[in-house]
Amino acid sequence: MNITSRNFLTTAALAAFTAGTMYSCKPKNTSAAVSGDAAAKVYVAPGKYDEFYNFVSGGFNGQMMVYGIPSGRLLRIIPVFSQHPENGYGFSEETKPMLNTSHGFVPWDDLHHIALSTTNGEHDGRWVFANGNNSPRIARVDMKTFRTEEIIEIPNSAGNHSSPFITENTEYTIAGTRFSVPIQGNPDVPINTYKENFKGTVSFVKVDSITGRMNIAFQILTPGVNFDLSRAGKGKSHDWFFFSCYNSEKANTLLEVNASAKDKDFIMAVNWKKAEQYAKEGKGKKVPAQYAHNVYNDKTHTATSTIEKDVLLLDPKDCPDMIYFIPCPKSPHGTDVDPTGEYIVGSGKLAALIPVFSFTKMQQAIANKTFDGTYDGFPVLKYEAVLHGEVQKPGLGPLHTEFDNEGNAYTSMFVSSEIVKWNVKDVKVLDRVPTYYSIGHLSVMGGPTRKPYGKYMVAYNKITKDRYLPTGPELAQSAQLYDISGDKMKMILDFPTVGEPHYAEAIPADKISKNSVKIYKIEENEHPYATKGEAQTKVERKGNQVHVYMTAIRSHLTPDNIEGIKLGDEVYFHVTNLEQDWDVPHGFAIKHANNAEILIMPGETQTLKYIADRVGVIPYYCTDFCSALHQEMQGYMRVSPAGSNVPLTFSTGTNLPAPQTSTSVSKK
Ligand code: K7E
Ligand code: CUA
Repeated sequence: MNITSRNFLTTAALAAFTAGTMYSCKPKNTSAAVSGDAAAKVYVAPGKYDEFYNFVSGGFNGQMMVYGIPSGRLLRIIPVFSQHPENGYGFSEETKPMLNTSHGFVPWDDLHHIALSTTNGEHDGRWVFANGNNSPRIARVDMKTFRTEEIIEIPNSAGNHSSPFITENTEYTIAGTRFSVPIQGNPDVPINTYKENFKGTVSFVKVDSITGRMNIAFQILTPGVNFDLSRAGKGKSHDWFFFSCYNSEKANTLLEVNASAKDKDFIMAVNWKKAEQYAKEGKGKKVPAQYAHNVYNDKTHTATSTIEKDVLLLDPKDCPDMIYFIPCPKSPHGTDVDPTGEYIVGSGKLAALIPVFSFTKMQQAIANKTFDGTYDGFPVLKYEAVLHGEVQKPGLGPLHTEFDNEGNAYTSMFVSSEIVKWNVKDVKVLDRVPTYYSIGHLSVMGGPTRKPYGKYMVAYNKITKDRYLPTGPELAQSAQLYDISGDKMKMILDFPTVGEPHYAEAIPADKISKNSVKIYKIEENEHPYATKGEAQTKVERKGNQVHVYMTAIRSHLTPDNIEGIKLGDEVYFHVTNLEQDWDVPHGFAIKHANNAEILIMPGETQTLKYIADRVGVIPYYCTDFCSALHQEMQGYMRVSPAGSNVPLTFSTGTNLPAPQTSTSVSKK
């Protein structure tokens, strides 16, 4: 088969090529692929710490996982877009607002990409951003608490896949729509009017440099393509953002054929500095839009959700020299920028080569107007004029590229199940290594930053098959760790993951471990229902709502006897954990509650809602094995018929009602 630089594979040719013997989809010889000293390289002795934290997207589980590297040990699951019954995220009254959207409560999403905050293009250990693909959202996790602190919904978007990639100083996190849809005017149009009526957007979400708070600064209206991935420029290309797009054919049905018709799609280059300037100059227009902005407050231990009403939309027609299109072969998936900011790599899923574009040449082509016509009125830069070089015969199905600290690039090859290492300057292939199987994203330590750490690389694979003991039809996904410190990549560990990981990013442990929060100070607790000592525990009735101000400390809940609840009451258990020691959570669960437990960290207050739907005595208990007498950490609530006159009382350690400190007690 003759593959020249201009001869991109058609789908049929690709299939034939794949079926050939040159590249096998299922690499063999696993044992030969593992080097002799692998065990020693990944062994982190008991009690010792890993060198890196690896933040891994959970895909369709809507969560984020934190693994230690090189051990591959799972350190934490951080709930982001999905409810998490393990700790009550999305079930407790305080955290429910985090999952609010303009369409109400949406307790799930599809989380694909991770972006660690950077300053001057280097990890600063502050925040982790993540995209919600399905109900377009961006989340921000605080690295001090490993908790989701903010979620902003993205209006005028349909599938937030090209997200949440960030600019070098975390000025913006971005959101490119996967689907184009009717955006302005009447949305009720025939689907086959795609070409006339469907548009895309890319959104620039400003990140406050002190607090991390997000706000949609502006959105840019774009042609009706599908945005896939994106990366910000670095250094010399700092002012630019690059978005890969497919379906430049603007097909609305059978995309596997109709969106692969053209030889080339595009990488859209956006000068975001110019866009920012245009927005400032009033070139945009405020359009009505409904989107939720949810923020968790660490002092009140409570989230609030606000529905925003409008967004600033920039029409590129009014903003010259802001957007250029770079032709990119065959349905590009990833687009990645090397640490110097000079080279932009496009990975065409159906292309038989990897094009590398030069930012310097792109600037020259713009200055000299070396265009190859237009696309929807936007200048298309001439492919040859902006091309730095093409990686020849890299393998099949290139998806994503990461970089090390020595001028090398690593590209994941989905179809041929391998990672290909190549030199960025001379675009020569240096090494290749199999993955098991069908790799999606890959992650080099510090790979997307200006100063990658190199050393290790992780492959996140889409197919697992025979890697681990079988577990029925459903298997864990597989990840593989490689030592990339030498000329040859060496597999040193294979470990299962949670959900279906897409992108992941790793950061040296010492950049965040030293700032890790251990407890919440009880004196700083500003929760309106906080109880800062057992003497202040109480039970208050407000109509059919009953508020229980409860405390938890080893090894009792106060109060542990509650009477006077009536059938149909809404009972709110506001539980404050009075402990001030690291790693002493208490949990709270009550029989037949229709939600989950809550897990309350030291100094924190969390609330579980319970509807009294049956008459009787209902047990409750602490769910976290907190002490030798944890099993004794329990209580009873008596529910009486609706018309009963059992007085509202509460107590602990006595069969007498508690002193009438609360004015509302027994008030009838
Ligand atoms: Cu390649 Cu959604 Cu980043 Cu998965 S995407 S692999
Ligand atoms: Cu508190 Cu168990």
